[in-house]
Amino acid sequence: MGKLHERLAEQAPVLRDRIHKIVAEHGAAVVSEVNVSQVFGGMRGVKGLVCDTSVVEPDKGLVIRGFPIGELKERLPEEIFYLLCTGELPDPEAVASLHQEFSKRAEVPGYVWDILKALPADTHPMAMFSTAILSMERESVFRKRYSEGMHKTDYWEATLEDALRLLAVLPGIAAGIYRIHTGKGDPLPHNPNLDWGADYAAMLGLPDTTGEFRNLIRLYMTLHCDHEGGNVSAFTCHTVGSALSDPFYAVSAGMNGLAGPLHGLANQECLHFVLEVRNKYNGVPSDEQLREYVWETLNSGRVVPGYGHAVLRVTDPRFTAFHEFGTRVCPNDTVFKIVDRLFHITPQVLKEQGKVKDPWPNVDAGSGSLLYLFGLTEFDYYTVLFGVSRALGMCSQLVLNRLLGTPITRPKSVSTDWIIKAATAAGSPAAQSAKK
Ligand code: HAX
Repeated sequence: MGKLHERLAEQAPVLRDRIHKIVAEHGAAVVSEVNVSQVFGGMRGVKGLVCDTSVVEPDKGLVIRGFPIGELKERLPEEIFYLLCTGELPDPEAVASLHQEFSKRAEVPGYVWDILKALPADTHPMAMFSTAILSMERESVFRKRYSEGMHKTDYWEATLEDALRLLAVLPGIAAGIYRIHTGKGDPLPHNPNLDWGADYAAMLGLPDTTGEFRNLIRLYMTLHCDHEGGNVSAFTCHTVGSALSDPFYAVSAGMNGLAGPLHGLANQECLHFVLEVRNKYNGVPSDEQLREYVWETLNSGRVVPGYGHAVLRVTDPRFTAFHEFGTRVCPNDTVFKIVDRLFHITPQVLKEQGKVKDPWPNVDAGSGSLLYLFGLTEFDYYTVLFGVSRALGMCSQLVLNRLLGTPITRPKSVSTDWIIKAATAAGSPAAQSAKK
């Protein structure tokens, strides 16, 4: 399985040893406390998971293995996957080896196309994507080897084998979904001479005379690759994988979480919002009109898509990277200009309203406008692009967790009555009045 496998095999004993030592020496140390608001509030801020592939710093954004994402934006997705898995940037030989590993596994089985074509025409592309991944579960090397009695210390190798197969095939599947869903024609074949991101762009079949569309897709693949362990898709994938369900089950489950409007689906909502603005004002509105529009949105009880974040408290550096791309490639495009003006107006309005903890744009605020520019106008497809990229993070996290022997996830839930009793015992006045 190439250089990546070799490097992980070298790292495995060291990493396992490190965790054993940490638990032996510090097992009883308290790292997080949980209050009642957090229990009822989606566990926000509770530290109960380990994820070494990336961290999201509230004031810095995404940091992959110590590298702020802004420093990685010129890197190929292959390099990013190697980095996520090993904590090291690959040398050219390791990149070539990974490229080969993907290439030899890239053929999409015919039955996947049969299944996708048999789905009703109004099936959401994310449902198609998740179904396609799940349909390939029959190929899982992990499941086969587990049933043959594989040793625990070999789990990660079988997981890596499944991860490579899955990642190899995802651009082809995702591009095929685009073509089937939009009626653009049959899926296009994989080109072994192109890198993972460029191949995906080519298989979508959209014109790319300047080569900027493939640059955009590469950038897209790199920027969305991972976002630590507690977001809905990563956590879901991790939890399913922790039951030793193989990567096909786990990644498919993660994609179902990504499909939610508060998570990955937000990018389609964002472009929808921008196009509403364009249509209402017949072009780029004035700043005052835009201010009014954002206020109207808030007053009608809707969220402004693309703004706010559960963890971040600054402009998402991934938004900045897309914004820079747009400023370079299409500064005068109407849709991009609206995205740009929204960036100048919306944070101030959200601050004035005073509800959101993070008034700044997140990754989804600008990516859709760029895809739209290149003719990828079917925005219900956008979350699939996000999913292809995020599979890099999900797969690397699965491999590392099997390598470390991370146990099954099983936090303790409690009943509301239990909370009232516990909080009352702890002397909370709010809980005392709830009891009355
Ligand atoms: N517009 C209007 N109101 C917003 C808002 C926004 N963009 N973001 C948050 N709020 C509101 C919340 O609805 C909440 O209101 P209530 O108290 O009435 O329930 C209040 O502000 C506090 O929310 P928060 O603590 O700041 O935000 P959360 O951690 O609860 O939620 C979200 C984070 C990303 C879900 C949220 O900011 C949101 O809905 N944003 C718009 C949708 C979006 O852009 N999602 C993509 C996020 C990036 C991502 O994960 N991509 O996959």
